[in-house]
Amino acid sequence: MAKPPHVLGIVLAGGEGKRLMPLTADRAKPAVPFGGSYRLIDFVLSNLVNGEIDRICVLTQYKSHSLDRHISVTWRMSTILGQYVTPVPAQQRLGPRWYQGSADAIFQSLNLIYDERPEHVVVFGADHVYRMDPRQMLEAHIDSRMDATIAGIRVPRAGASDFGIIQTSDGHKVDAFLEKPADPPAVPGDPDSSYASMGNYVFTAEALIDALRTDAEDPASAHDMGGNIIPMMVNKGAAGVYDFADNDVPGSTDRDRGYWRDVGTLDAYHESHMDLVSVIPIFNLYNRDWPILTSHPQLPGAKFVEGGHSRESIVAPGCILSGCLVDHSVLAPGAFIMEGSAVSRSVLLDNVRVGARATVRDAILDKNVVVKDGATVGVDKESDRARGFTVTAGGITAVGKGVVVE
Ligand code: ADQ
Repeated sequence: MAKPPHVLGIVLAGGEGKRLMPLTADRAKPAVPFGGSYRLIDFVLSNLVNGEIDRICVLTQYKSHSLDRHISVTWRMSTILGQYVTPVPAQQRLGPRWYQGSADAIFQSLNLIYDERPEHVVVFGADHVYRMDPRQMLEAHIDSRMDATIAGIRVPRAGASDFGIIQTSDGHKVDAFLEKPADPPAVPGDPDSSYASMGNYVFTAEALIDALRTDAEDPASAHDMGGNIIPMMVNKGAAGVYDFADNDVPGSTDRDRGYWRDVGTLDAYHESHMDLVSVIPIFNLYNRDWPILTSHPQLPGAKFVEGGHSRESIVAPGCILSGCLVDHSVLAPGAFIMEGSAVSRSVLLDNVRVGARATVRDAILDKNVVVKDGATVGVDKESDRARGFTVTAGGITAVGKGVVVE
């Protein structure tokens, strides 16, 4: 049996996630809770670890306290097997500056690559909900003998200017790469789609080191992976594309194969939760062949008393539903919903309290929010705005951490 390639995983987790405010008011976007018990970063880390890439550095920067704590507590690996998932905060190793961009984050952490001496470096983003077997992409990268391989996915052309766009004539070599173009080119023969970069890359280690060093000396560069490093490698003719549609994860079905969501806005965040609670969701959290891993809190099971009930919902451990109805909602651990209240089409993060006879509808309530007896959230959007809550274009009300709703 051939020796498996020596690989280092780098997860870029320094993103601010401005469009998720107030959820990112004091946590980094990859630390935003998702699906009741998870945080966004658990998806990429599960993909890497399930795919046997288990030496991983997570580069953090922005409001990284809860992210660092989550990684240290949850992702403790076996040191005896040489496995690790290490949070690496910006340390100003190369002078008095924080990471300027995602490429600078890796450049400032080159010592990690020198220490590990891998043949290949897998660089993945931390912000997406998806399942992917990274070994299949790695294999395609090694076979292609390219310096870099970019994971590509077809997305609707209408929203494609948020992404790097890949152009390829043979489906393997990248001919051109445009980072977030105003007018994204269509896939030939498919005018409504563009071929987007997922922000997941595999590099041959030496080529990555060379590119980062060259980029660091360019004063005009923004030191960004998608904006600078990938275009540099494409211009050299040394970048290939790996089509995410070819990725086949154990236990996946025709329905969820190819699912990849940037939950970068509150509306997208809410919508992907509504998918989770649907009877047959597209993204299946219950696929045990490729589990999404996290640490579950030491709490007793959810309890339903006094006729409290729920339908089409995820109710995490430690919740108590007393004489209330929870409908099409996701409740993170520790929610307490009292008599006569109705919670519908909502996402409640940890330890939310909803008093008696309250109504919560089309809302996202951050950790420790308290909704007082008889109060409403999400029912009258004007009143929500007047009370300082965020109301999205899609009509979702978001209430920040610890707010008491009178
Ligand atoms: P964006 O997601 O807009 O586009 P960026 O904001 O750089 O790019 O975020 C990419 C990843 O890097 C995220 O996981 C983020 O958390 C992290 N990150 C950002 N700045 C960082 C820093 N200073 N230090 C450490 N980590 C940092 C990118 C690509 C596009 C591609 C999309 C796909 O540039 O080409 O299409 O991802 O979502």
